[in-house]
Amino acid sequence: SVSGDADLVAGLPARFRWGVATSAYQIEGAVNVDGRTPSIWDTYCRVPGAIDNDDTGDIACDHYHRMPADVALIKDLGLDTYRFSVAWPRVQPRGKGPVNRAGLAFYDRLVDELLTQGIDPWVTLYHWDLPQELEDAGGWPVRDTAYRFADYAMLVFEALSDRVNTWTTLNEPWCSAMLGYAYGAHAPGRREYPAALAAVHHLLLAHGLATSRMREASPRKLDIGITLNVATAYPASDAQPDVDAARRADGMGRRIYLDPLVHGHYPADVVADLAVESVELPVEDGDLEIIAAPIDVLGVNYYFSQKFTGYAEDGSTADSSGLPVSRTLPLNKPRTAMDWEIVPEGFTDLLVGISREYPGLPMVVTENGSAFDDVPDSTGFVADADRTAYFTSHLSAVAEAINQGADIRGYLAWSLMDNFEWAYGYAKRFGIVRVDYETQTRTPKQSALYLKNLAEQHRNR
Ligand code: PNW
Repeated sequence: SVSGDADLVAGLPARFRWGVATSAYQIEGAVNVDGRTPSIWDTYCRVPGAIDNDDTGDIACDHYHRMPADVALIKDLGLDTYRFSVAWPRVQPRGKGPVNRAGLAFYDRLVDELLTQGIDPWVTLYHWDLPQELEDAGGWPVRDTAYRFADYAMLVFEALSDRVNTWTTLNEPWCSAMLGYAYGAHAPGRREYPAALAAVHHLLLAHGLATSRMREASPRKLDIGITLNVATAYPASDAQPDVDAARRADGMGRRIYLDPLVHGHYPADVVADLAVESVELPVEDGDLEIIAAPIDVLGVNYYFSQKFTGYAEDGSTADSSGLPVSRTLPLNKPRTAMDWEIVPEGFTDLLVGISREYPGLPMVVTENGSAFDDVPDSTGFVADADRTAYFTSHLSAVAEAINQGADIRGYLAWSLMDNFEWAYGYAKRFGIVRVDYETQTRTPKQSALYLKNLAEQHRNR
């Protein structure tokens, strides 16, 4: 409703970013063009059964060839910020060594196009597309990968930092480490638990190394940070095993990243939990100081929250190896097409919690959105009332967090357009703009018009 929108925008600060996000492999296509080499995702997409329908990012939204029109779309939606990622295998095809000018030139043109249209470019340096050659050398479980990342970051930084003010080192290191190396659900599809923990540490080290080198190299003040996918872990009850299960989930999902980034040490309870499982993080002298390099902004990606119990179905609290039980239970909320429960209050609790535990850290919502089973009309228009309602409830949750004292500087919707949704291929659609993959036609959905209107009301309030 109109008064509802007015209340919503009145709850947001005067200076507040409105934007959309994408990532390179999910939209660009053109995987063999201008010297790009395969990333771990190109390889993983060829593993039979790894991706729904055996989809790949070979063509995706063909954004590489349609970039100016896509930037015009963002402009038409009246949004002020565009967060995109740079594909490492375009810029530095072997994961080390010299820059590939032709690949870098694409991002140079993209930044210029955005600035011409008055849109603020926000660069993510790594959104999961590790050059395959670095995976062949061991990938993120290998310490050297962190140093390779910092070198790559500097290549991009030297080329774009005269025009780009806002930088994110890594997108969602939890996904890279856990989905990629522990659960085998994302590239490179490994299931090696100790290696996954090494990946966690080396990703954080990579972030810290790149952050301090970018800071030192920059003559002017830039905003540098990292983006985490985080959520609220609710205990199923006040019983100790449930409280403990929620604490462990929060430890492995959120605090194992935020504590070293902000406080310069891993959480003691997480380290103790890992010791019970006979695993440890491969920390070397000086690493924690590097990881805690000051950041200017924390990017928060939020999709859903979960409830945890420490009881197995038969009531026991330990599994056959004697390790504590952790399971999720439904919160009994409506779900999106990803089967993720819709929990906007978990967003408020998360943002308020971070602002209290890590005071003085400005936050921007760098991703928030939902997939639904869109039904286009004959013109390609999607009246996505479900996705629009998701945006309303989650923006209200942000306003409520601000009301409770959280410092939140902007909101970027995931995603500008339907795209390659990783292991789900093209079957899951997160876009505020529909993509017809036969014709590559883009059609803004109702939710896009809703966000456009909201941003405009906020500007004119
Ligand atoms: C994020 N989980 O991924 C990514 O940053 C995007 O590239 C992606 O398209 C979007 O969210 C939607 O999935 C996630 O299992 C993948 O909790 C998995 C999870 C969370 C975020």
